Amino acid sequence: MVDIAAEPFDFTAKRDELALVVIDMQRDFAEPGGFGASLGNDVSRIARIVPDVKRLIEGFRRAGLPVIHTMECHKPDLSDLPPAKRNRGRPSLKIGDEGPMGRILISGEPGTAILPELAPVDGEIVIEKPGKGAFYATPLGGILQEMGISQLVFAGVTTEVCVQTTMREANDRGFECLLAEEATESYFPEFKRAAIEMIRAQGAIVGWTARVDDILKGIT
Ligand code: C5J
Repeated sequence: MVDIAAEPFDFTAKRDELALVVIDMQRDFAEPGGFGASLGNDVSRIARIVPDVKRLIEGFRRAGLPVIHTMECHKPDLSDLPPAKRNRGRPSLKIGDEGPMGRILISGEPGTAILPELAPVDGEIVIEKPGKGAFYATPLGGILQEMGISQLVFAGVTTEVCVQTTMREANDRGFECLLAEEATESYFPEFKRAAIEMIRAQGAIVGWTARVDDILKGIT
């Protein structure tokens, strides 16, 4: 066991039970022409965290620890897309519409892919999820249980939507959760700040947060 410097207090990592979960680092959220941009967001904020996410992923790979990637996406026939989600936000391009990078947030389309710099390597688990939380309607819970994982480090986007939702789901399922501060981002800086504070308030009510360097120091 090793203590990682974190807030609100050190995170005691159990190396054999630790995995990294990278949430939705997809072209649709980080590049012009995708879903994030269709909602009117400044996607350059997301693109800026790629180097920090990359060094976290590479640190986990070097340490021989599991890296799990998630992708928010839907079936081509939209059977897993509730109308309430498709119509939300009045975007210029809705989920399933044809955009400059293919159909928005549809499995297998170019824009739905994980950013090439962060692409999964052979053997890494990729979870396609129709919801904001990565446990909803996916095999993630069973996979983690089979792997003997009890602690999750989180990176990815967006902090207050899919990352925080998944951390809350994981917390309720008994996982200890640690968010990598510079390896997550929101389209709204004030939401990122607030989400980080919410997560670690009240003695880590949802989980801990830590700097990427401190996490890497703890796992090497
Ligand atoms: C959103 C996500 N924000 N991955 N998705 O719609 O956070």
